Amino acid sequence: MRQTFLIVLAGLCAVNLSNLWGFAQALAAESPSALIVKFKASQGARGLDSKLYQTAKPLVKALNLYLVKVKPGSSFSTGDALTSLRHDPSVVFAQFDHKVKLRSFRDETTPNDPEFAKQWNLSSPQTHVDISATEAWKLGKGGKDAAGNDIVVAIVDGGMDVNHPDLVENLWVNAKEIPGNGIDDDGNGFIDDIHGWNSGTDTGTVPSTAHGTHVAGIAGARGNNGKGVVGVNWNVKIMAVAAPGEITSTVIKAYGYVLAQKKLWLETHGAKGANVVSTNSSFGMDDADCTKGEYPAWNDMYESMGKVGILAAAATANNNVNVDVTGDVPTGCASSYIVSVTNTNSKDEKYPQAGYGLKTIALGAPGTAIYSTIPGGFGTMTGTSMATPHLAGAIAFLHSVASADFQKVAQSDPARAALILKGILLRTVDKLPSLAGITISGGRLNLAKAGQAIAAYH
Ligand SMILES: [Ca+2]
Ligand SMILES: [Ca+2]
Repeated sequence: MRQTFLIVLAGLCAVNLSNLWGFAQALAAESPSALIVKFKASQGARGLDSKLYQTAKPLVKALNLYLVKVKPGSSFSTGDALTSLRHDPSVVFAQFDHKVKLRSFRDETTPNDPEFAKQWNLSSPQTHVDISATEAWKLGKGGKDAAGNDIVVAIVDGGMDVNHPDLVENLWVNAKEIPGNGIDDDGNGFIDDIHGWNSGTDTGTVPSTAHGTHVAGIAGARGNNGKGVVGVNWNVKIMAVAAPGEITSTVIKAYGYVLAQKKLWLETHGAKGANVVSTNSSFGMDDADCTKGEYPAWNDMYESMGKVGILAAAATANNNVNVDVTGDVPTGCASSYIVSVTNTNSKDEKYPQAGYGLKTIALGAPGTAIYSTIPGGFGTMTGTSMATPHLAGAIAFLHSVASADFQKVAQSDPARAALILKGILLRTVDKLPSLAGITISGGRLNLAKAGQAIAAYH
């Protein structure tokens, strides 16, 4: 206090008296309502005039410190009392009961979400087995791109809890659609598609499933909202696209919704549709060779989405198999717009029950014992399903921190922008011995390094 006081007074020497008066008023405005008074040990607070003062309350008896207040309604102010007590022979000292400020710095990269400590995948400061999310959040927290556009991640899954309190603020909202009126208000070809689409029922009603809810939270649970967990993005728009029934036709239809929204967004220069930059595909078919002609719809869809700037984060098998040999859908499909993901654990090793492939699997991301949203709360799940939304989320995040030069490419040639972004994701991994020689990149996602690279893109 003393230092502050002297500095303020020094500043006042050069100013006029009206300012000095203003300063005095400011002091009065924050004038404390009580005094801290140290009495002489022999006398204590007994000598206080009971007509002027309330009964003094002991603060620290060993130091004879008391809290003293002026009687309510008295014309005798606390300031008057201070002056008076300082002249009282029974008083050692008296001072205002000043307000104090908390001395913590505002930490801009640690969210206030109460369960953040459980999210080893995002922050493991001792072991660095995380994706360096807190470092990445120095660049940004997700949200909009350099042109101010919303960034949308499409979670294609069995469904999702669209009422989850830690997801609801980050849900994509089709602003021009009126929910529940049975009319395609925005004329995008889908009736009542308020947060996305259900390709099983052809309605805008998305069922709540644990798997999809968990996946969505990893990519984009709302950050710093004082609730639950945080996603790779604190802020993002999550499109809820349900493909219930676990059958190819509903999945392809679900992707079709995403594709239509992105095309519409490009055609209308953002007036309609949605700026989807990534899809999450935490599903697939084991031992299925995407390149042999039995699964052409898959690759066709990934190519079509890629052409409009959508990268597909795709989970590989939850088996310890070389998918280069066994085949895998969708990670084994030929499209360059797929980012195929395997599962790492908190030792920065490939989870034993996770697929790999030097030609097929791009990189690893944490997928073991991941804490995220589930319907009605929060919970832990394991699998390549949990690894993959780190990538779907990372792609959105990179769009939010990218340079103006990258933004120009994203607008003029979205397909090229998608491939630039994929290249950066693979080039900036943390190399891991357990992924060397069995994945394309040989490493695990590092969100901070990728963010720095895209922010410096020119
Ligand atoms: Ca519609
Ligand atoms: Ca949260």
